[in-house]
Amino acid sequence: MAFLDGKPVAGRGAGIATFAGIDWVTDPTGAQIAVLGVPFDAGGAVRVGARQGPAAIRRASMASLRPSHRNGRVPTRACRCIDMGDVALINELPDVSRRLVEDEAFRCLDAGARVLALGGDHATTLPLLRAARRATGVPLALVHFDAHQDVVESYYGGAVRYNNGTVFSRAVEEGLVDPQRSIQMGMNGTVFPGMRPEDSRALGFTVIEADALVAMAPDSLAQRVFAITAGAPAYLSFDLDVFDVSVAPGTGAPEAGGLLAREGLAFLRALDGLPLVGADVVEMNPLFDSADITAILAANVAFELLTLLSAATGEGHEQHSTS
Ligand SMILES: [Mn+2]
Repeated sequence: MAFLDGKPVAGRGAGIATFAGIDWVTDPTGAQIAVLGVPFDAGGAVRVGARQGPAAIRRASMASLRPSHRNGRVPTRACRCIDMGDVALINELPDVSRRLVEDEAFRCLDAGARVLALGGDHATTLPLLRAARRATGVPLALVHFDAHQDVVESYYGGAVRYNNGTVFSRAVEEGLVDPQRSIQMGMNGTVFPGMRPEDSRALGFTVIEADALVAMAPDSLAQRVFAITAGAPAYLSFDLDVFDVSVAPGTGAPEAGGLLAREGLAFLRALDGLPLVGADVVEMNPLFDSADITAILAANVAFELLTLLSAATGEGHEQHSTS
């Protein structure tokens, strides 16, 4: 603590970085929202480095976020939010790491907290969904923003079944998500066989590709999402590569032709009232970032997710009408 004219002051952005400057607390008891860093990037084939994502998002959040959302919500005051720090995982041991992530997320959910995870590559979402499925007892409604559907069955003739491109195939296979109540949005870029919209639709997912998505008003998209998820406990997974490479260069598999920053944030804001139990922002890779462009955007995405999660706690908020 520093003093100015004898009075204690805490300069904005000063101190050890936690997400949005919230308290670092490792016991989730009594928390309504727990932020969890997942420094895992052993699920990426190219451009690894997302293990440094949580630290980059926290640092950017300290420098660029203020407490109040423009919609009037102040999530960190509406409910008790804590930053649990990073899961102490071991990238060289991916199976062990998945268990560590699942157990730590479950510990938060079991204590009654909603989870906001900072990735990490998209393979981190699988153990997070396992934890959410365990905690809720039912398959989740998945709300998924991404340039890719991540439903490839496997790579190298079945040799690789767990990475950032297969995560939602495994999630369906394990009964973690209900594809009939799930929606994937923002897909663009070139594809392998197994990555086309019809591959997701064959599993039961609704898919809205980037061109169709940007033609929709955020309110229309929200109506569609609320209709499909139909009040089921929901999990929102946000892959930063849904943004165009020009606004988010620091990701694992960037694409040209994605969303602008304003578009992605507006779609998230429109989802106010979604009954979220958890959310993640993944594929933040500071090694390929420039001037914190991606990290600042990731911090703002995470703040939108924090605001949605805080609305989902029902603390001082009206619920979105699903009619
Ligand atoms: Mn992805």
